[in-house]
Amino acid sequence: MQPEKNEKSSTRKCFCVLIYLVLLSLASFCWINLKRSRWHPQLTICDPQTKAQTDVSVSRLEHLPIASLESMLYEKPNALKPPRTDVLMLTPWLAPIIWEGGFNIDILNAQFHQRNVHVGLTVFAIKKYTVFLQIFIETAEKFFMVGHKVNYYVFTDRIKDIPNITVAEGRQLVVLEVPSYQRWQDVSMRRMEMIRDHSQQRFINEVDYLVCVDVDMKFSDYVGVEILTDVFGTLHPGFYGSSREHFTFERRKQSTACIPPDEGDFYYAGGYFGGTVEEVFKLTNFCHNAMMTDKANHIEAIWHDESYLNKYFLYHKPTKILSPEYLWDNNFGGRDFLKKRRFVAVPKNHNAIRNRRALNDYSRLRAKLKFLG
Ligand code: UD2
Repeated sequence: MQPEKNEKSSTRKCFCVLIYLVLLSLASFCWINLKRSRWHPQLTICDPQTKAQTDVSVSRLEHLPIASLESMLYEKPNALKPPRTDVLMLTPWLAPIIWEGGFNIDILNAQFHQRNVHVGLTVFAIKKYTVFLQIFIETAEKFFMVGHKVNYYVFTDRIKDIPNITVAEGRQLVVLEVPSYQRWQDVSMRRMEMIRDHSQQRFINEVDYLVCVDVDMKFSDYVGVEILTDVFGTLHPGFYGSSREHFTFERRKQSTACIPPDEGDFYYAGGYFGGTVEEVFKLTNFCHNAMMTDKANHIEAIWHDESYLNKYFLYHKPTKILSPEYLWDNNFGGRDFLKKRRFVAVPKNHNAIRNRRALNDYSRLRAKLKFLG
C-alpha cells in the first residue's frame, strides 16, 4: 500500500512542476512582448487610395535624415515690420505671393540643396516658334535655378531646327518629338495633354518639380527655388490690379471653364505655372479633360488653356503665386512696385509667326489697355 501512495504523490509533484513551468514560460512570453511593444510601438499607415493598412515600426523614423542648416548670418526677421507694404504678400488662404524683398534666397537655396532637388522646365516650340529657343535657353542658363539640377524638356515637331546649345554641368537638354496642330489655339491647348502624358511616363521618374512656360520669352533676372511649392500660378501682367469684372475669364455657362461674375481671386497667366510632378499632372489632367468636354459640346473657352487654368486655380488654390516680376511685358514699361523683371516677353509679330491672330489680339490688347489706363 505504501509504495503506491508514494508513486501517486510523486506524479502529483511532477504535474505541479509542469504546470508551474508552463505558467512561468507564458508569463515571460507576455512580459517580453509587452516590453518590445513599448520600445518599438507600431504605427499604422493607411494608403488613402488603396485603403490598405501597413504597420511601420517607429524606429524607422529614427533613421530619417536630419534636416539642419549650416550656421548663416542674415538680418533678423521682425514680426512687427513686414518686408514690404506696397504689395500683397499673402493670399487669404495663406499662400505667399513672391516679390523681391519677401524672401532670403540663401536660406532657401540651402534648404533645397539639402533635398538635392531636380527641376524640369517644359517649353513648347512648335512650327515657327523654334526661333525663340536659342535666346530662351541661353538666358535660362544664366538665370534659371542656377546651381540646381535642371532638365529642359523641349517639345517640338521640328527636331532639325533645335539649336545646338551646350548646357552647364548638372543640366540636360531633352528634346521630345510631338505632333503639331493646324490651329494655333490647338497648339496652345494641347500643351496640357502633352505635359500630362509625359508627367506620367517620364517626368515623375526624372524630376521633383515642373515649371511650365511659354517659349517666346527670355530670362532677364534670377528665377530660383523661391518659386517651388506644391502648385503655383502667376499673376498675369495685364490684370494684376484689375477688378473681377475686368478679368477675361470664360463667362459662358455652357463652357466647363465658366467662372461666375462674383467669383475669382486673381487672373492667372496661361504661360507660367508649375509645382510637383504629381500636382502638375492633376492640373493638366483637369484642364485637358475640361477642354475635351467643351470640344464635344462645340465650345472653346475664350482664352483657351489659360481659361481652363483659371478655372482650376479657382477651386484648387495655388500654394504660391508668382508676382508679375516673373512674367512681364516691357511694352507695359516699368512700375514702382516692380523691383525686378525676371522673365519678359520677346516682341513678336503675331501675324507672321502664328497667322490669323490679329483680330483676337486686338480685343485682348483693348482689355489690357482699359485696365492700364
Ligand atoms: C497667351 C498665354 C499662353 C496661352 C495663350 C492662349 C501668357 C504669357 N501667354 O499667350 O500661355 O494661354 O495666350 O491663347 O499668358 N506655341 C508654339 N507654336 C505655335 C503657337 C504656340 O510653340 O504655333 C506655343 C509656344 O510655346 C508659345 C505658347 O504656345 O509661347 C503660347 O502661344 P503664344 O505665345 O502665341 O500665345 P500668347 O502670347 O497670346
